[in-house]
Amino acid sequence: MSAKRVVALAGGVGGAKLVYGLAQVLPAGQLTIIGNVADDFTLYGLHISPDLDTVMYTLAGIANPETGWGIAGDSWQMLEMLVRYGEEGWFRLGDRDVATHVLRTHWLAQGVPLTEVTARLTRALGVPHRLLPVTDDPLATMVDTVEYGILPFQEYFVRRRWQPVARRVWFEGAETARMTAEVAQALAEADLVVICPSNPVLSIAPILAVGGVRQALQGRAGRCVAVSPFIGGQAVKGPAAKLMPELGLDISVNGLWNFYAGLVDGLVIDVADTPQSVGEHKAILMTYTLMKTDDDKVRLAKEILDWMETL
Ligand code: FO1
Repeated sequence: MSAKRVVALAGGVGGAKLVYGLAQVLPAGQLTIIGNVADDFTLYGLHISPDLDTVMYTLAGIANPETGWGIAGDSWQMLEMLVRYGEEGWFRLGDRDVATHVLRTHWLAQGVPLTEVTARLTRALGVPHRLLPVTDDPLATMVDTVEYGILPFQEYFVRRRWQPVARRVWFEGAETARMTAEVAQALAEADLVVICPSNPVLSIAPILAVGGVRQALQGRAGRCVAVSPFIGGQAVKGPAAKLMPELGLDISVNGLWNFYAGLVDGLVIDVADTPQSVGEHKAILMTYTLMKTDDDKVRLAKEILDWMETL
């Protein structure tokens, strides 16, 4: 593996698994993760960045392995007291997790950009790789649903457990949000870009919607591949296989090519998903993409990086 600079685009739990694998394979300083911030929301005045925190906790080795979000072994004293006060408590905030949101909110209120906030938090947790919010500007995923009308993302995803039928998804603020200078530099310098197996609509699209990102990706000489989050037409976790058809998006191999059209040189899919007549000029790596163990994550990361050398 030559000294390649790799940039990973990642959202929440699914993407964080491959990020973990890449982080084991690549030396410090060679991996930069560009994280989704459109899941961010304010709860009790606290600025919560779920996708950044999932990647940060995963790379710090403290993520809750069952849920993929929050901190392993966290306690729920604060939440229990909120419920005692009559709060619904549908968004479960662990006591240690709250420290992250308190400090992030405190620094943001001092005018510290989210990029610097994230650098301070990841540094303190000993994370050797760079985690960059795609933008320091406001960005919020909104879901227009049949049953409840327009829902902010976490109300759709957590409170309603992504069961409502989605008619439309958009990213409030995308027209004015700009990628940070750090993101622009990381993309310009990247030898390889890996779009992780996160939800293409809810986690990757909001990253691509930020001003300058698509152009930066298309302007690169280096290779870019996307890893399918689907196995046998099903999502490994989360709403992707339900949501995308609701939005009229095809989740087949061809559908994924179209979704990432113009951005990727290759697609990583599971052996369970035989490609139909995919354009011959496209490269496909068919492998086992289910990451159950840490070894799976490292194996997949190695396979992808080695394969990208051949593109
Ligand atoms: N997801 C849930 O399904 N239920 C929760 O109670 C929940 C709490 C939570 C707290 C902090 C945090 O950073 C993430 C949390 N998540 C929870 C996950 C989060 O909603 C999703 O992981 C992302 O927004 C989508 O990737």
